[in-house]
Amino acid sequence: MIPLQIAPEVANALAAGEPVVALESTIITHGLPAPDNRQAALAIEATVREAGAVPATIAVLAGRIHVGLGTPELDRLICAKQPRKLSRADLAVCLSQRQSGSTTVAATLICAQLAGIEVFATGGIGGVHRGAESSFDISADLLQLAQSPLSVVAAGAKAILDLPKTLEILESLGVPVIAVGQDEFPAFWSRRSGLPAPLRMDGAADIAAAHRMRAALGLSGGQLVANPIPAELEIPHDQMEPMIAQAQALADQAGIAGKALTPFLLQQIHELSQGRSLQANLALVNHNARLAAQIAIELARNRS
Ligand code: PSU
Ligand code: MN
Repeated sequence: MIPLQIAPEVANALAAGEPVVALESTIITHGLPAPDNRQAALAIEATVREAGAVPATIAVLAGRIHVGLGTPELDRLICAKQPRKLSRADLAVCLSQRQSGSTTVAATLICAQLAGIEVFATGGIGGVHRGAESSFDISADLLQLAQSPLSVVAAGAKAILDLPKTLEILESLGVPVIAVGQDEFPAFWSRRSGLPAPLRMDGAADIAAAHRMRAALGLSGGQLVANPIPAELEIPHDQMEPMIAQAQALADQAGIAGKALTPFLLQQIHELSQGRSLQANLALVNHNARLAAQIAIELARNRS
């Protein structure tokens, strides 16, 4: 039996065909510094609610997948000494050993699919790391996007990654990458990446229609909805690039690789930007949560 625990509010909404938005937990424990992370987790849920959908933050606690965390459960996760970062490869072992951990985009997609959730909001997805031609470091997020039938709303991918290679892999895997309201692929803190987005759509109803059409065609996997950060909060790419290069150099010097690399780079950039990146980060996640709720509402409207 799958150890899946769906919070009553989420289960009721799903049973009634009402809009639900999945949220990941690695962003909380590994992507944002304490104590802002706790506040951010609660704020993102509040944004989903205000927009008219039910939030379902996903994590693994004592060998059970929780879809929808209460505040006590969120605190258990945040207060763990060294919370585990669970991707597709770790999920079954963690569950079978009755352990706890936060779910990455990949693991959250798997759990959300099990629960029957169709829309997921996050900040940035994992992708192909710089230097992947020698490290082979490609996030399982990309492979899972090609398998789980969810629309994932992110602010593109962070420029800590190799964005052209990330887009190439998504193309090879057949994952639609849809920029919202602009022709360029957004780069998380920056609206522009210099790279054309493969696809563009201008609103939640169109995105929901494309989601439905993909299912009707019987295509496996989901779509990446790349929602640019609001203009007033963006940090232009030329300001980010030196910090990214410095963070990557520190990681190379310290021999940081594998699972530890993304959290290390994010932490370094938070420090190097003296908190400026954090404000942008928090704002864009909420912006994504709002669009995800709107897409979930459009999908629910088609169902009724
Ligand atoms: N990118 C971000 N913020 C994050 C992450 C990625 O801008 O918090 C987290 C997400 O949980 C993502 C994971 O799924 O890192 C990817 O890690 P890896 O590259 O080890 O697959
Ligand atoms: Mn990796």
